[in-house]
Amino acid sequence: MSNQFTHAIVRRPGENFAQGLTTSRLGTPSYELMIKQHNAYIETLRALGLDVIVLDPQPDYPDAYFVEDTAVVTPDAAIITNPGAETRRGEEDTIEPVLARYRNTVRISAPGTLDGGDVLMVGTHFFVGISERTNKGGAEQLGNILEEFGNTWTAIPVEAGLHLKSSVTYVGNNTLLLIKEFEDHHEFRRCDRIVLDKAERYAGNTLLINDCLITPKGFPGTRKRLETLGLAIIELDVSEVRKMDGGLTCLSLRF
Ligand code: CIR
Repeated sequence: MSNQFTHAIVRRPGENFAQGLTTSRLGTPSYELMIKQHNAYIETLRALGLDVIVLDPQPDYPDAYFVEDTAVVTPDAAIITNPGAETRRGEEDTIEPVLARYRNTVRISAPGTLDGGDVLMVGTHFFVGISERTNKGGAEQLGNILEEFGNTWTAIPVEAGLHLKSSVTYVGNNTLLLIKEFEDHHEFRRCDRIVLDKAERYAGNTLLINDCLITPKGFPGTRKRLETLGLAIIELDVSEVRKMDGGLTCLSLRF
C-alpha cells in the first residue's frame, strides 16, 4: 500500500523566509542554519535515489519553499492547488510548469481552497483534511479528480495543528503515525495506528520515502516505536523549519 517515488521537487528558502507565516513561539529562525538543514534534506532524498529538482527561492513568497502545499501529485495527474493563505496564493503558478513535464495538470479553483499539506495519500486512498487552509469546496474538487482516476477519498476535519499531515502521516505497513486527537477517528480504523506521546507530537510529521522513514531529530520515544516497523530510519534536524510551522513533508513534492 505504499507509493514508490522516483522524483522530488524542492525550493530553496529565500533570505526573507522568516517573514513567512508562523504561529510558533520558538524564536527567530537562522537563515544559515535553515540552509544547512535544507541542504541535508536534499542530500538525504538524493541518497535515497530520488532525482531532486531544486528550484530557486521566490522573493515575493517567503513561504514558497513549503512546496508541498502547491500541488497533489498522484500516479495519474498533478493537481495544482489554490492555497488557503492569501499571502501564498501565486506560489502554485511556478510549480505547474515543472510538474507539467511529468503529469497532466489540473487546477483547483476559487472559491475552493486546498493546501497539499492536508492531503495524505495511502496507496489509492486519500485522506483530505478540512482545515484553516483547505475548505470543503477545495476538498470536493480534489475528490472528484481523484475519483476520475479510480481513487477513493474521505474528508477529515482538522481541529488540531495547521494541516492534516502536521499530525497524521503514513509510515508504511498499513500504519498511521498520529496524535491522540485523531486516534479514534473512524476513517483511520482501516489502518494500524501509532499514537504519539504528547511531548513528541511534532514527530507526527514523518516522511516515508520508499523503504525509509525520515523523522525529525529529537524524538527518541517515537523513533523507538518506528523501529518496530522494520524500515530504515533517518533523523534530520528541522529546528528552523519548525519555527515556521513546517515539517519534513512540507519541504518537497514527491512522485
Ligand atoms: C504556512 O503557514 O503556510 C507555512 N509557514 C508553513 C507551511 C507548512 N506546510 C505544510 O505543513 N505542508
